Amino acid sequence: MGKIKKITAREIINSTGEPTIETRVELDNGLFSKASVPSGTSVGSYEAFDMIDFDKKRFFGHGRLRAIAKVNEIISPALVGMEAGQQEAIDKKMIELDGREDKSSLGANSMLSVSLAVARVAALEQKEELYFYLQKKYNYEKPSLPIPIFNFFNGGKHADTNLDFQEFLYIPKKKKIAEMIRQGVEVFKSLKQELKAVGYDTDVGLEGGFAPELNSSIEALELISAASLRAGYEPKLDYHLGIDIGSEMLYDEKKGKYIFALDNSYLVNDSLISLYENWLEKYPLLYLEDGIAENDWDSWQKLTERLGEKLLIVGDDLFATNIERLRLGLQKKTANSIIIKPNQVGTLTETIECIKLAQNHNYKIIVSHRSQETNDDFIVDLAVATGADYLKAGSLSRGERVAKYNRLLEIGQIIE
Ligand code: 2PG
Ligand code: MG
Repeated sequence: MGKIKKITAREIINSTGEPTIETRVELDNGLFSKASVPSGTSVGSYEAFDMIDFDKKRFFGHGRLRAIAKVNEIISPALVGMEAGQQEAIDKKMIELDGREDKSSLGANSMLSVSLAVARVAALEQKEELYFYLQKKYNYEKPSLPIPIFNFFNGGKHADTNLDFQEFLYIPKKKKIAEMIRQGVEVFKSLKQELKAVGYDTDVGLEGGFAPELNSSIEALELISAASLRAGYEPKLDYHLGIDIGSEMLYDEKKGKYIFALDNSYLVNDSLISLYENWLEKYPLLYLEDGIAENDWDSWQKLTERLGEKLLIVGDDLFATNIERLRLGLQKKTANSIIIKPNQVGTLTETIECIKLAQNHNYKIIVSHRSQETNDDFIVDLAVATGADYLKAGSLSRGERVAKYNRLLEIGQIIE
């Protein structure tokens, strides 16, 4: 077994032109692997700390030299000599070195880049595909393919549009991966035609979905439905719809109201849940993410009670891939599905622990990208290895988004 010889980090640029960190782990047998990490734009308050520089002279304060120095000067010397297969021990060591709950002394970005690169080089050493290595390591029976969730309209903080809700999602019915992706592409292309036909803008937002100015939120659902029919795919039979409300960003804590500027509505919690219920009657909705703000457990409970039988009630900012937040949620019978983003927590080991706890309670698992991505496709292998139900990786445009779907296609060709 090769031992870690050297770990080096460097600055690279992510899909929005912001710096991020890429780390290379080298073993004493000459093998090496790299991993890079994404960042969020709508970041929940319970996420682990993404360390930036605050040096206004570089990248307007968003450089990652501090995080890089943590890898090169603190993490690397501490891990030299350990075997790449000792993932838990390596992650534990970094957690101890950091010593803070939010990982603000080393940075979750520094730690995650090391954690993921270690897993990759360990898989390489075993001459195994990453998903296969992870599946065996974490005792999953067999690899299995998630359903991709495509993001066709980008709103909220993810685009310059009047759309309040962050993501309007298209979820194909389960079939072969190549067919689900083909369906997504055909509907995405049809949607472009729909938009052109009514004179709407067809430029895309951060996650590759369209971002025109619309007349109402539900117009986005109508347009996707029309595009799907135009491409020959029927509601419920062939697809469902979803929304990531990103409600934290729309919540006015002082007023205790959600402000939906486009729809001219100011909603309190009960009326918000009724609104969701109403949409559920009209549209083939299956998925509702962050429908309620992250600290309002009571309303999350009500939402789950009222709609949990019919909808995936998905917690993203609510849980932040944090096992303690998930435990709270389980106690309070809140949500029935969880978004998993490794960079919300900062190590692979903690990510897996969170997935396992959620699965033990029959929560659906949605492994997700971030709005500011790199071309790293680790999350795809993670989803396949852990039998995640869904993979949310943006639209079918922009290189950093299709990198994930192309990896999914590749794995599909091997195991399907
Ligand atoms: C989300 C994510 C990814 P961000 O809210 O689910 O789509 O967005 O990375 O900006 O938090
Ligand atoms: Mg979200």
